[in-house]
Amino acid sequence: MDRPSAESAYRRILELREEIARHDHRYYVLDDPTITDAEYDRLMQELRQLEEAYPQFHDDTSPTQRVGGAVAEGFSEVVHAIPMLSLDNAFSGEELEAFDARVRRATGADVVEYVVEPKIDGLGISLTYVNGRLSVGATRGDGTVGENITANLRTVRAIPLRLREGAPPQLDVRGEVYMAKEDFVRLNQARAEAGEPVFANPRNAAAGSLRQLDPSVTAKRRLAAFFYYVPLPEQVEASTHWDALEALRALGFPVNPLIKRCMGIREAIEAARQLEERRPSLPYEIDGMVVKVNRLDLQARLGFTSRSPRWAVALKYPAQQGVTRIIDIVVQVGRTGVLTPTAQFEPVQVGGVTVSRASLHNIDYIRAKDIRIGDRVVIQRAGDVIPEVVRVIAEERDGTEREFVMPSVCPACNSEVVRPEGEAATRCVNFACPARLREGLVHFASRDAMNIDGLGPSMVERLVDAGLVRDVADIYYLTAEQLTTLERVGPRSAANLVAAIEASKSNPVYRLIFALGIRHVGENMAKLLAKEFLSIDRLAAAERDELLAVPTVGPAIADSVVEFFRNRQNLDALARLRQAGVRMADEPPVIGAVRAHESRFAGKTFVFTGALSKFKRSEAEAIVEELGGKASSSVSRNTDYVVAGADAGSKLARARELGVAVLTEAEFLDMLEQVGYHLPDGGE
Ligand code: 0OX
Repeated sequence: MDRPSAESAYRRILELREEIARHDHRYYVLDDPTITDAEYDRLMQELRQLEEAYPQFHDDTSPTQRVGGAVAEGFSEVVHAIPMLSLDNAFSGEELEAFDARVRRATGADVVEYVVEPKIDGLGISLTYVNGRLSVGATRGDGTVGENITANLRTVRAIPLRLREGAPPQLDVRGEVYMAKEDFVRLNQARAEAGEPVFANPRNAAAGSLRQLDPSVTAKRRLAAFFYYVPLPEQVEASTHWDALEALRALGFPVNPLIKRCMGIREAIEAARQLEERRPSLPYEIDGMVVKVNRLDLQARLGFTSRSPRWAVALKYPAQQGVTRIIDIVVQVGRTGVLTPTAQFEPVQVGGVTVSRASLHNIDYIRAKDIRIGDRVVIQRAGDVIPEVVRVIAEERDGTEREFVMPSVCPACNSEVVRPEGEAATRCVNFACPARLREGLVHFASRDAMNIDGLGPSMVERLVDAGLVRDVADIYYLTAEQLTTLERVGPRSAANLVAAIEASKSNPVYRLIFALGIRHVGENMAKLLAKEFLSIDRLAAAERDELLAVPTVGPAIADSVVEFFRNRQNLDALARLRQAGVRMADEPPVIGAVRAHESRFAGKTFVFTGALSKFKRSEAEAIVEELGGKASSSVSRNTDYVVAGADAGSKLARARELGVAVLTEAEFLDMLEQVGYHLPDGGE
């Protein structure tokens, strides 16, 4: 394509920025995406390319800026014009009733309307928007002076960089940045795996991620946000707190959907109780509820004390802590050979759940907390689900406590363990270690990897114990007869498992790459590597530099990929996987006699609109992509063809306006025919 004029490039840049921001809002704020990841990536790539070609159109609020920029030397200070106050606490329904009595006395109101909000356990932040653009983002700090973390906050996809229609000239908003429980667990697993210290809870993980001097590190953490306060409500012309929240929602901010309006304190207490029931199933941590007077004129009458508003109170949950004794510290061996010390407790009830064990992560963690076998300890359920040791009650020691020593050999296979310089993790380096083998097989067969139904932890254990499987390749040589020799395996489940194993042979290559369990190669990285190298052979042959040239592949990943494919056992297993017929390459698609890159679809952008009769829109898009073209959801000057089905509307009109070629469905089918592509049977 010719280089577009600067003017038309700028127009397209603006169009793309707006479109991507709209999709970010749908995905990260409304949790209701309307395009596929692939379509999104395409829009992003087009924008990135245009911005690179026309650097004069750089803009801090472009969605491309969310990856994080230059590394800072420190954070500058931000003075909060309106201090960021904290909340008064209440610990019971009676204390809430006392709060309500004070509110009614001070305002003269008989019944007060309240807003009840989940209290997000994250990091309080303050954002300032000027003319609808994010200008400054800061931490709470001491409430008066915070740290300027704008560059980091820009990477949080739920935070709008630009506000939607109707933004005031200046807007100040307050909210909470948090990390979802699931993302916290995943982050800690990866950190433990890499020998890095783990975060104690999601709140610390969020805080640690935001206090990074390198915003690109923040960008890689999955952070989210909710907003709950407009300190100057006249900016959004609200007369109630509820309206202010609605205004925030309309401007594009994420506002917690569980927030409720309640008439009188009884209703508020009931709403708080219902919310507490939902606490375990929420995807994020909450540490209580916030009850706020809804009417802003009443809020103004109540005013503030020196540290908190008189119109709000936090109903805090009792801490979910308990005291117990560490009976033993046992060591578990994971798939990559990491030895994880795990405390076994005398079982204790914490927040309604029996806790009998907790990960102690690594030897540094044990030393830092001075944890010994036999110690009485305070434990808590952090992340609602994962128990942790808060501290040792050292006063109660009687001298019989024993220090934990990391074993010098692997508890599963007795071979040597190593602790690389600068790493917190101790590892078993024996590739044939049965514990590693078991974990590795479970991972290999898991849903996101090779997806072999029926090959879960218990089946894996029986197969390994029976000596039927010594590495991942052995799975593909199992017969139904062998399987029926195992306990609790009948002919039917044996046949099902064999069929599931057979079906997994034709998985796309990224699944195999992920399944192999190469250190640092998660599912997304596996997809990226598969896209880049197309086959196991090409990936195995890739030099370190070649790997490093792939965007987002860093030295740790490059090194571990190279190391993996140098290992003899791994190569041997791969050879036997190949021999068994496991797919090793994603070929560039061959359609009829036509190769994708030779077809007249190559490089052309298609937009499908209206109802098609021969296929779904997504199928038509997939065919275009198979043939080397691109499919987009919006019509622009870069669109080559708009295929209009029945009742096509605005996209067709836009195509006509821009002079883009319009095809009927029949004409599109002809075009397919001409390159030798035939719809599968039954399509007629
Ligand atoms: C929360 C939360 C925190 C507004 C004025 C004083 C406290 N963590 O979810 N703070 C507030 O309110 C501010 N609301 C919340 N929901």
